[in-house]
Amino acid sequence: MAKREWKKIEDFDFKEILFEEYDGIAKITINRPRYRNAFTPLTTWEMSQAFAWCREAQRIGVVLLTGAGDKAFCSGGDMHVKGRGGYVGSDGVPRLNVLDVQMQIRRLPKPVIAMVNGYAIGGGHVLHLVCDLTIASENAIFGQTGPKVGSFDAGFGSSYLARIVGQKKAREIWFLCRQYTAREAEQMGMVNKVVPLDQLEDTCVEWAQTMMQRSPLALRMIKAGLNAELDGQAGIQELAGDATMLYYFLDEAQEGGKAFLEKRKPDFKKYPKLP
Ligand code: S0N
Repeated sequence: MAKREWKKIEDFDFKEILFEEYDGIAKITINRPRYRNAFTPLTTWEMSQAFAWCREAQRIGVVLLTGAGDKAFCSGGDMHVKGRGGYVGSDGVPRLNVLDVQMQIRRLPKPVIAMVNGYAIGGGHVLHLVCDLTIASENAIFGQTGPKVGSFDAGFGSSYLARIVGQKKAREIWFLCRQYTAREAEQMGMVNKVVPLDQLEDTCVEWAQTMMQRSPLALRMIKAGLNAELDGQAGIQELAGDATMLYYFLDEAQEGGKAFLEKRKPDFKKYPKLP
């Protein structure tokens, strides 16, 4: 594996994730290898802050999401803190705030690659699913466990899964709670590429660098369009927001605002009415 110097993003003092950047790529690493990178409310709160930062940071083009070590990407919610109503943090409040992270990944106007380096199980499996692309090491294992351990994700974890692998396979994955190899996951369409573990980061970085040579606005619009097809009014809102942003770049949109401030009628006649 090529040795690259990931630089810590210093704006935060995270306890349960690592947050680094390299050459326009941000890397978020769930850093609880002792528990197969299971997430607590603090882990997901930190992930939320990191993804929010990535959205704002002009210098970041692509985000990698991974887990520390070579055993797990993420094993879902931390069972030690699973209480009534959700996962309980140090403030004693139960939360399901991984759902916010799922939405952030989906709405981030930049590609997110899941770099799956071991188990992607339960809520960890859902996290890789909602990423735009998944690159997995040969030792990666995928699966849902909910009905075995007293939970379920009937949101993206089910409906989006079914869009990817089909209804029958999605029901099999959830109803039987079996584990699938990286190759099986690739055949089901859940994984874009399987590589040896020692090539995983290189491959993710290479894919990220390739995407960063593409038009960022084109990637943003494609992501919004792919989401919109599935996300109903929320998806249309995302795509429409991007269209509004583009409209604001035009003189035609500026004319309306200028005319208001200059207390005159806007002159829209000069703008083209293209076929
Ligand atoms: C990942 C597995 C298969 C790894 O097996 P392996 O390699 O044999 O290691 P183990 O010896 O089992 O594990 C090593 C140590 O790590 C601890 N650990 C592993 N996973 C977890 C976990 N999820 N929580 C807490 N600890 C974990 C082990 O206990 C062990 O510790 P020690 O050494 O002390 O014994 C295997 O570990 C496994 O099957 N893990 C459980 C995976 C699982 O069932 N995950 C699902 C958890 N639930 C969810 O994710 C539900 C999501 C959810 O509730 C939700 C739904 C809708 C909307 C929101 C949410 C939400 O979560 O917010």
